[in-house]
Amino acid sequence: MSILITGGAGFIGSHFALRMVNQGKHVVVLDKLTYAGNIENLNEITGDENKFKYFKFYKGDICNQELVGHIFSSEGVDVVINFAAETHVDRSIMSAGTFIDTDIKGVFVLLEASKRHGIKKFIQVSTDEVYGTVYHDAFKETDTLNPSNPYSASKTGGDRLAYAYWVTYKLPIIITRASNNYGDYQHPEKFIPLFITNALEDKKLPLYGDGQQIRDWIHVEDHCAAIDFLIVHGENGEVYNIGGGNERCNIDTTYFILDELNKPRTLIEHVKDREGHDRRYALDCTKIMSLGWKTQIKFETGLRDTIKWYKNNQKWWKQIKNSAFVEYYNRQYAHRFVNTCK
Ligand code: NAD
Ligand code: TDX
Repeated sequence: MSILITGGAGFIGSHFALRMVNQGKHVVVLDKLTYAGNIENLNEITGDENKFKYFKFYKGDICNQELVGHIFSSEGVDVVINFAAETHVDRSIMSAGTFIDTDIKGVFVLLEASKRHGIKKFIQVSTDEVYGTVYHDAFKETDTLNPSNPYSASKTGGDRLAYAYWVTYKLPIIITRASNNYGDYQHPEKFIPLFITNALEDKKLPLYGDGQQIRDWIHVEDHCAAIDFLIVHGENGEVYNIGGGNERCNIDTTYFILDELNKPRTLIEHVKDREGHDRRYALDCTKIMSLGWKTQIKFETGLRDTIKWYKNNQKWWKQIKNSAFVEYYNRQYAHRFVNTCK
């Protein structure tokens, strides 16, 4: 089995790639190495290639039909896990173009190549954001999709396009919709790593609005285990929610981070809210759980370990934060700090 992991140099993809090589799988990673991709996330694999049966890295774009076609024929790909995406809601609000390209057209290119080459399984890694905000209970896989920002709308496009290739061409597709991931190697512009690293640097933590928005957190290893589980136990043409069962208000998560680091709560700055900010995400995971999957990592334990990891791996995130990140941070936050809401 040759498994193509797109976006394998990103946060979740790199964890999944390590999991697959550890199982002795023949692994091929295709990643464009955007600002979010980091070859160092794969150091555990590339540092000791002899340890693994087969690992190959291609730097490139999933929208590049020629390159994707070449990888499928020369590597004999029979399983595709599509993690590659533009993933940050705030960036999609600033500029949506690359989201449309990668999260919709990129999925199309991968689906076409998969159809031509008669692959055995295609997992489209979608997101809970496709449902939009949920005010009561939790979303089921059959609920209406109601994405509300350019990121979630383009992910919805990829999600439904994958489904269409199952219905129309019987391409063996599975769609997963996970909740918010956390863990090591997450890019420091996302909420949890941004707040941990800002606190370590004694910088302000820009909490959007009242901080009462709710996210359901899942540890990245639990998410990867669920996808691995679905390759074997999932049914083609089906959608599976993958939630952590850990709904927390952003302000409570912020307090936890500050308390763990012994930093004062005065570092919190309530700033101008995200436009169209989804208030709450929550998933009903009965479907995947009835097949026998469940999470293993308790949120507080996982978050404590994540905080320790960022404390002990400052070189990794400082390299990122000291580069193009500075310009992004100013563009994203300068006006927010001006509009601080007390
Ligand atoms: P990430 O931003 O850390 O990584 C994305 C990776 O994709 C990067 O390595 C980047 O270089 C690569 N990439 C981007 N555009 C590409 C292109 N055109 N061609 C090839 N590679 C490209 O993202 P992540 O948090 O690891 O998310 C991975 C997947 O999981 C995404 O599809 C995302 O929508 C989905 N997801 C993420 C979360 C979460 O909380 N992080 C939750 C649910 C679903
Ligand atoms: O500076 C911040 N301040 C703040 O209050 C940032 C970056 C975020 N937030 C809030 C916004 C959200 O309510 O924290 C919450 C989490 O924000 P993000 O880390 O940007 O994640 P979110 O928008 O919830 O989307 C994430 O989960 C679903 C991932 O980035 C997506 O890729 C995934 O599909």
